Amino acid sequence: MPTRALRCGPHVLDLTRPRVMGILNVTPDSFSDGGRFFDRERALDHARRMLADGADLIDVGGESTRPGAAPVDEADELARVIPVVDALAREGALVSIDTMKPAVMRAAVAAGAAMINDVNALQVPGAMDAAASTAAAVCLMHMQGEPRTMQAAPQYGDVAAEVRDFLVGRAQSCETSGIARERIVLDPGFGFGKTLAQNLLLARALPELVATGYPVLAGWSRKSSLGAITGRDVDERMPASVAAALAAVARGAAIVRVHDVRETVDALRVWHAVEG
Ligand code: 9MG
Repeated sequence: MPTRALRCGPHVLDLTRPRVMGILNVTPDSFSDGGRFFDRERALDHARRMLADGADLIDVGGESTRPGAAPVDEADELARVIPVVDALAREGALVSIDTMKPAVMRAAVAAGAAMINDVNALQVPGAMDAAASTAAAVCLMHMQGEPRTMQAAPQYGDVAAEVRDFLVGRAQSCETSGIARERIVLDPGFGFGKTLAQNLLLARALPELVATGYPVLAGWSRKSSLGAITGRDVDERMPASVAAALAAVARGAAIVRVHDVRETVDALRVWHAVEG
């Protein structure tokens, strides 16, 4: 039986209905003037818009994890994300911090983040201890390789089984380290070291991941595999992203991570009305 509530610091996220995580990238290419000045107020306004549109939580990230993305220095990442986390948490939002770095995890939780979203599943030395020292929820994501090179030639025997076994292993390590099961979310990591065919196999096999009992988060929003299916550029992938979110929820995903909050929330409302 999947966990029906997620403990996130002082919050408890009821998972008896699907939840929407809005994506807030605070990188110079997202809210900036020609890529040079990061505009914090515009980022905060965007987060407030997503919350007004029905986002249940906001995922704040200061380091791009797109294929080919270069790593970001810890000091730069801290300077980007902490003021934003602090401002949103003070306004009562449930904030997730998207980071692989232990120091950023600790600082973000101290600033009010209630979830740690780690695309590296707490494998960086010190990350597990950092997460365990907090009361935040943790999202453990599967990735083959690292963002700079992960799409070069991803290879699996049985992609669904390998991803599931890896994630369950990481969840067990978390529990051994003192992170309660009620704080753990698993994520198959669509697009992270996976071809289109591998992503589709994973999507179809999502119920196997759900059957582990941990809540599952799915993030397909605007990703290149949706572009490969539809032939659309990244800024034209909203309908495809909404369809992908619904497909994930239909297979048991508890949380969907999306850019297009309003459209996803509407689609989920219709879904819920029909499904009962
Ligand atoms: C940061 N990030 C980008 N894509 C993601 C995904 O699919 N899942 C999670 N948890 N984080 C992601």
